[in-house]
Amino acid sequence: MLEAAKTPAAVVCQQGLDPESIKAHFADHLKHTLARDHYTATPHDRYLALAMVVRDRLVERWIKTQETHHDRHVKRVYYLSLEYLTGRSLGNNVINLGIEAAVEKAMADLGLNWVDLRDEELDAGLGNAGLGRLAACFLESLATMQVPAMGYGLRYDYGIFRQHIQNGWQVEQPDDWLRGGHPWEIPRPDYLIPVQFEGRVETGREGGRLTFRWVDTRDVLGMPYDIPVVGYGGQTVNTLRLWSARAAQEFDLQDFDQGDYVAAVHSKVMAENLTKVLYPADAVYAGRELRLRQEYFFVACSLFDILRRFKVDREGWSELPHRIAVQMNETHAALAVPELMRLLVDREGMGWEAAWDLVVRSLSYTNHTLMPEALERWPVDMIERILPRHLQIIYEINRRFLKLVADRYPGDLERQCRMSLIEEGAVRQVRMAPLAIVGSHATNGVSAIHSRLLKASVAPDLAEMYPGRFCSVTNGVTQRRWLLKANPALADLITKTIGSGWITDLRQLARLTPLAEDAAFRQRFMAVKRQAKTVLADYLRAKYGWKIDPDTLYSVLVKRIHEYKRQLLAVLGLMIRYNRLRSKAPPDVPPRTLVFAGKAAPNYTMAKLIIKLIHNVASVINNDPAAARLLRVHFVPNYRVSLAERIMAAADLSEQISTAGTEASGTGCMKLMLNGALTIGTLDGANIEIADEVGPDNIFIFGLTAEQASAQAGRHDPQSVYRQDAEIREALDLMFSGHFNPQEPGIFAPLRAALLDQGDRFLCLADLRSYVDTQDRVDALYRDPHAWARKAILNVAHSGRFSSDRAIGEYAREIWHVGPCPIEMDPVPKM
Ligand code: 26W
Repeated sequence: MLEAAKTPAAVVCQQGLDPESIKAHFADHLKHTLARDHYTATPHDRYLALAMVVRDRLVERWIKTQETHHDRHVKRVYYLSLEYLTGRSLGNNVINLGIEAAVEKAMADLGLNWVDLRDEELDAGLGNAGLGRLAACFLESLATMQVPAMGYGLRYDYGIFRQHIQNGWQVEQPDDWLRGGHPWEIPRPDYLIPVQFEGRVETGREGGRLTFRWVDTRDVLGMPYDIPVVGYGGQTVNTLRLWSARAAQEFDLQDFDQGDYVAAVHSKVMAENLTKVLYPADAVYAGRELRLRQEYFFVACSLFDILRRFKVDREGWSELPHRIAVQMNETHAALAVPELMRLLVDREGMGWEAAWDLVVRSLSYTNHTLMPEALERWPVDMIERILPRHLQIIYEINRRFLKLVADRYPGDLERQCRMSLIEEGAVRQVRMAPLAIVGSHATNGVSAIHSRLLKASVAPDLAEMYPGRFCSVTNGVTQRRWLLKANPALADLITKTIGSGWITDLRQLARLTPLAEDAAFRQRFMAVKRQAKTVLADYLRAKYGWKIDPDTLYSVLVKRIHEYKRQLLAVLGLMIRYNRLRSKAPPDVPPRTLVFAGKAAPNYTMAKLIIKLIHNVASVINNDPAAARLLRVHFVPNYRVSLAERIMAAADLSEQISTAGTEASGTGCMKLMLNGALTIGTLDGANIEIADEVGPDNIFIFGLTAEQASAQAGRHDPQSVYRQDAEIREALDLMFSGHFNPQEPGIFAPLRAALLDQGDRFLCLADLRSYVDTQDRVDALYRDPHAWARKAILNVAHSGRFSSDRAIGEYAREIWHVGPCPIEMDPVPKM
């Protein structure tokens, strides 16, 4: 696939990008860095050695990028995210450096398989789900588009838990992702940063001005680890800087001297617990103190670092918004508002108004969820104890803000109560989303419908007061990972057909449109799809012993397990299909393989029960001779980025079936479309825009709209659906008859109660008939391979809008006001 010959051989050799120097340096690292010889080296050692060879080749470009950004006094984007779901890095770094062919040859010369080595890497799973994966795609696009940018986050010792399945139940295991060493990071102890907690605030006066000193604090140090982020073409290498907590004091000498060794290290253990583990909550806010401490630690380290870098140039503070654009990824970073105020007012001695103006112009905020249970609110007394000075600042922000509200809407006390940043009640709480909106110049939702609902439902008063602050940027995914790397055969077919321009300009996929009408191309396209399906089947057979037939329709539902995402709706649809197949006159449907994957938050009982249900249903169906020929169900354990890459390439049908109005955007839907899957989905999140792009004939839309769904609140009567629709009734009766859980009676009762007795909050039964009928249309289309192939090709051809390059372009223009900074580096080989 690579044509290294396009780059002058001399440049390739000089940069060490040729197979011979890769081989030499590989041997060198294996021996001198890892102290291994031919006999003792494990596959993981070889992966490490190769990763170091690649890292070495990034370093010069990394340094050159940083020098250039510094010399040109560029404006930088700072992406503040508590989550980065990077997955594996070696494969993408090699692709972006243009050295895949050279690496493959070098390894083959040594009798090693490049792909096997590449897949030795453990996923970096420092995130829960879409929000974290989006952050990773965005960093890659920023580098590819040569935008000066830095990601900030936390270096958790343990990422998202490993999901193990025991008797159908999810069991969480710690994700010890650093155990084999992490070759991509470089510690920077010279930039260690002190962070204060607790203590008290001393008020004083200096020359007629009130001063605030935050004293008697317990301090923790932030140790930065830098990870290079290389863009496609290898020109720009930006940095992801992750903070790890270190004790300010290794141990208490007094306790040590008295022989109490446990007490002596207590504060060290407490401090370092801060970045021990990622909170595995997804869309259900936990409100735990350790989480608040993590958020503050991360924000404090990052802002301190940003201001330190700003101050190097000795420009006036008024330049700040021209040099930095700080993006708060969810309210997880919203403490940036009071923290930046504190740094400017208390430490730099700036007046409140001047500081506030800089804060608002420097910060912006992305909202990723409307679910009320996910909106962060921190108890006032918890903030007061842990961040006393910040509570004072939040009160002052609120006081001034409410005065603006009062001036604007005199006499409207109800509105003032509604808009207060402090929620009154049994427990007084700080509302973080409104704080982020008030303290920044731009707030965006992540799809058109989500941005509209954000204004209408979460922040109507703020949207009225600051209409210019709200905007919308639909999410995207990087095609370098999700097509070029994840689906090499399809990438190759596309490049052979329309050239390689799509790799950095995804809209060029539109040139495939006429080929949908070309029978020979359709054949080649479907051959590539079948090959990807075989690769997945082989992988699952080798790993789990499953026998999956690549000639079945692969329908995939892969994402976090959550009631609003409605895996339960898919199971209900499955019940109906199963009942039909068991009936006296079974329908003649194309054979299907239904693939589920996803993690449930460890404390989310319902979601874990849904995983159990899927397993029990799968084991009965897969062993029932009446059904198994035409229907198979598999739950693939431990969904993560590297597994997603395998699944996306192989899917025929993408199930995006959330209750309309609940899924902010979704990005899995984009990855699947890009790989030629057709979507069955509700008019929710990005599905709406996918439908707009591909046209109503090339997508299967079903169910209630967001407006219809919200009109159902309190009205929907699941019992009447049960009574009136015989097929649905039989499906529910079967599901809760004990047929799937003979040894475990009653375990699914909570699901039955949620559906039938507690109002069916997510409207599964309201949408089930429409879902099932639409699945029948999917079957009918799949019977006609050419008609299916045509629509699949049109889906790829119309996926250009869903590149994260497009999303980053919009953020850069409309929110950050930054442009690219080309780096003068010798080009790397072109694909
Ligand atoms: C408080 C803990 C917590 C942790 C994560 C609360 C909320 C979250 C996020 C909502 C999780 C998330 O990943 N959200 C997803 O973000 C994607 C990127 O914008 C969207 O595509 C998904 O629709 C949204 O669910």
